[in-house]
Amino acid sequence: MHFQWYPGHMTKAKRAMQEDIKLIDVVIELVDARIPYSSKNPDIDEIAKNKARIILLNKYDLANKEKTAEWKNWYENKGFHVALVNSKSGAGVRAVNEVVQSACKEKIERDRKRGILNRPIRAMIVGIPNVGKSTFINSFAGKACTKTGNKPGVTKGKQWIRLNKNVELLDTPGILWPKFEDQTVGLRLAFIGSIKDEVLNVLDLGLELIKFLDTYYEGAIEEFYQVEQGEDSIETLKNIAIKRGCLQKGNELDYDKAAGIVMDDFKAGKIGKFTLEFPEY
Ligand SMILES: Nc1nc2c(ncn2[C@@H]2O[C@H](COP(=O)(O)OP(=O)(O)O)[C@@H](O)[C@H]2O)c(=O)[nH]1
Ligand SMILES: [Mg+2]
Repeated sequence: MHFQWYPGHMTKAKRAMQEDIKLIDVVIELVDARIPYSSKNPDIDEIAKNKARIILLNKYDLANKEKTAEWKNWYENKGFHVALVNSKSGAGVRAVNEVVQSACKEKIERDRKRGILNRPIRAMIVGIPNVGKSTFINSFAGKACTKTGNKPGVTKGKQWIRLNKNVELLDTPGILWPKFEDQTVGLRLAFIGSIKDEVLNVLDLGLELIKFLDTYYEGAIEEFYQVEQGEDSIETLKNIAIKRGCLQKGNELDYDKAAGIVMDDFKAGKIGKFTLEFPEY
């Protein structure tokens, strides 16, 4: 499988983040609620060590509710502050303010003891491409925010968004790379559309997705397409191709087209709300 990230990009992005992170108190990391493990960058724990940490399970509107609750627990047990957000609709976004306050409690207390009052908390958004960083920043900052511009003494070119009297947000998110050495991770990223489609085989992807859903969410595919489950994923896809009239020249069934339909419906959340990996493994 091929990805759009290369070592040169990674080194550059990592260096930029290591610089930016010096300026901030809390790292707000977005992961995709459908794949909370595979969409998490492996190096961020090292880069962000000694910082307050928040994980936002974004796009939770597309994920399985019970599994999302399990993931929230799982990351909380690892010491993260966790919140569920739908950056697109804004659901859960305002509550992130309180999560920031509680994640930074120790810092606020430390400042208070030193007589520093009301120093805003500085936050930074990080996450892999397409996870929803820009959408979240727009939603979280809203229209009320003011850009504070370059401040003397702060790295040149950094823009801060004043969210309220307590929080400032670095306006450029840190772009992280996924753990793409791992094939399973790559496959899951492809399922949610995080990897450019043109480099992937849509038929293989569609078949893998049908296999996964038939195993962990039995009947979901069949109910949505109103077809019988086949002996294997190929037969199920065949049933979908027939049902949807996916034909190529000569009236042969067009499996690629059917697989494309399944992938698009899945990514759009039409088939249902699915989490593609579970905390227990
Ligand atoms: N359903 C859903 N879509 C989202 C959510 N957040 C972002 N998106 C969509 O995900 C896509 C990528 O978002 P974007 O903010 O550009 O990601 P970025 O690359 O991390 O900045 C866009 O099409 C957004 O509309 C969410 O919580 N739910
Ligand atoms: Mg963006």
